[in-house]
Amino acid sequence: MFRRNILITGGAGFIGSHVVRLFVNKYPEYHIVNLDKLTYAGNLANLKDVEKCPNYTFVKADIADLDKMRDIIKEYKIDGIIHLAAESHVDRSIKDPFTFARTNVMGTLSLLQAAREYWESLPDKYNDKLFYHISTDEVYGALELTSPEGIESPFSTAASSDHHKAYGEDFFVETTKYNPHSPYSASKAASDHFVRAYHDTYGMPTIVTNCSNNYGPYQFPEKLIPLFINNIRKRKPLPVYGKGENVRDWLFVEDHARAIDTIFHKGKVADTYNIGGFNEWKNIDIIHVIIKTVDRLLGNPEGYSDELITFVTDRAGHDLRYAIDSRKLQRELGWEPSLQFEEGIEKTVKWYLDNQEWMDNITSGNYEKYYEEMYSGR
Ligand code: NAD
Ligand code: TDX
Repeated sequence: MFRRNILITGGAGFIGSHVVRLFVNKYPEYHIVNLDKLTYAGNLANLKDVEKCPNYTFVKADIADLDKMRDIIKEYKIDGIIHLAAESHVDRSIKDPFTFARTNVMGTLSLLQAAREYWESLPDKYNDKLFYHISTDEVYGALELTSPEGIESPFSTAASSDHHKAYGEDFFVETTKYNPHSPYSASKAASDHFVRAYHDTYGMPTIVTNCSNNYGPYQFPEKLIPLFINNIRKRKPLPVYGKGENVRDWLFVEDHARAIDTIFHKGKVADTYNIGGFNEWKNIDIIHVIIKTVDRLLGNPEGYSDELITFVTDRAGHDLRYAIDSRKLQRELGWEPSLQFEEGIEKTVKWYLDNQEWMDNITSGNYEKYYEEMYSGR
């Protein structure tokens, strides 16, 4: 009945929910199977608008359960996999590295093995199959921050901010050597290596992409942007790690989902693509943009929430600068981000302020305990 059966893992999470929504709506001829364990980060409320679509199925399962992966891939005759399920928060990985190894490494390996067994059992084997693994720029380690005040960025895309700065001369390219520093990035690096090994050893068609920091609706409020928007609303302190001088390269989540769509359909097997928008920001600068936007939208006077800024102990092993060079993806597959940062951040802040029930459902109960533990003693 369906032309393709696509398994999206981690579809109840932040980025996964945007990918599921895009695929379910854009490709009614595909059956989209969303596989998610529903950890603290998974939330089916992220997908309310697509849950009744005839081409959508949700399956609750753990990617590290090999037998279950075998059953699901066979039952739904899966021919394409977009793998996003992961433990994704650096601070949690510092407290509990084993969970990261279990899900990100063993989970990815289980999924690869289950796909391999099923695809190799078919008459046409790996023909028209694809295992697409979603990874991060953090596997490359950290770049030097050679220009603390910022220089005019040599590159730009539609996503670049008006301030258009780079904080060093170097960028991560697809051939940059892996050099992960946190348990999170080490576990993602290990999973990337396993994916490439399944191509090189068994001939599985694979693609890996490494994306910069995402922002937008439905992000779990342990991550910088939604955490700070929520804390401003609740008049809670804004915990800035160290001096707030670390640099991140921000991309609107729907632009990442569009890149995933492009690469899933047009990407070259066994290849790697970096995804980013040439949009570098120092944490402290982005924090001021968030405060200004939230205060304006809440009708507070300018500068009203500046007093919430609280400098706290730095994150252990805190990577100084990430900056992605995504020109290969633009050149080879024609992907360009669509949303400029100033528009994206406005849209994002509005979304969180308009969806306070979504936020309050998450930040009640267990989350309160996590939050207290994470920030006590900082
Ligand atoms: P997220 O934490 O919001 O969502 C992760 C999802 O995976 C959740 O729905 C969770 O329930 C599910 N999951 C976790 N463990 C699982 C398991 N064992 N079995 C099945 N499901 C499980 O994460 P995100 O920010 O949406 O990131 C998605 C992917 O993109 C991750 O692989 C992450 O490494 C990568 N990535 C994220 C960013 C970013 O800025 N958020 C940037 C680049 C790459
Ligand atoms: O309370 C905070 N205070 C603070 O100063 C938090 C939560 C973060 N920070 C800093 C740390 C980082 O320099 O803000 C920056 C962004 O932090 P996070 O939102 O935790 O993201 P980061 O650590 O950069 O990792 C993110 O991007 C790459 C995602 O969480 C990863 O899943 C992705 O791979």
